Amino acid sequence: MAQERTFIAVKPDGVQRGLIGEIIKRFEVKGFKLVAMKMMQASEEHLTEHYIDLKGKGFFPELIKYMSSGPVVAMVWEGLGAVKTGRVMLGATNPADSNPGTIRGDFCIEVGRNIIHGSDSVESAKKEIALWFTDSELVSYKSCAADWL
Ligand code: IDP
Ligand code: MG
Repeated sequence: MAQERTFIAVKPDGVQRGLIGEIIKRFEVKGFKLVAMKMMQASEEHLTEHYIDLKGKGFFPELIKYMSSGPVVAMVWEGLGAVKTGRVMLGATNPADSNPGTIRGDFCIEVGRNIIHGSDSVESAKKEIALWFTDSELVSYKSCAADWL
């Protein structure tokens, strides 16, 4: 496993349902390092770019409407295998298939309201981080816990 960065976003339903803190907590206590975070109202254009690979899907218009229905909290988390482990922590895309103990498995029910996004590969993480953050928003610092993880 290598040091990686993954893009994680609390979706509008996660924000509205008061799950920002719970989601941050899970990545924080796991041992990943927060390197960027901001709350924002994403535009339809921005979200279309973010989900460009899904543009042909029937649920695409609904997805863009959902994701632009309120603010999201965008974050970058760093650590060994952060992309793959982040996906495991999220659980399956459809909460009906997400194991208990995962974020989706514990806090949501419907695929169209699945509260959190996480990059699915190192390559898409790089693209997503570049889409959501400028270089200067990615903060460089050493965590005091780094040697203990
Ligand atoms: P992921 O978020 O687990 O990577 P993707 O297949 O990339 O899953 O889909 C992106 C998002 O699109 C999902 O998280 C979910 O919000 C939404 N989505 C996926 N499949 C469906 C569907 O069948 N109906 C409605 N929304 C869907
Ligand atoms: Mg995806």
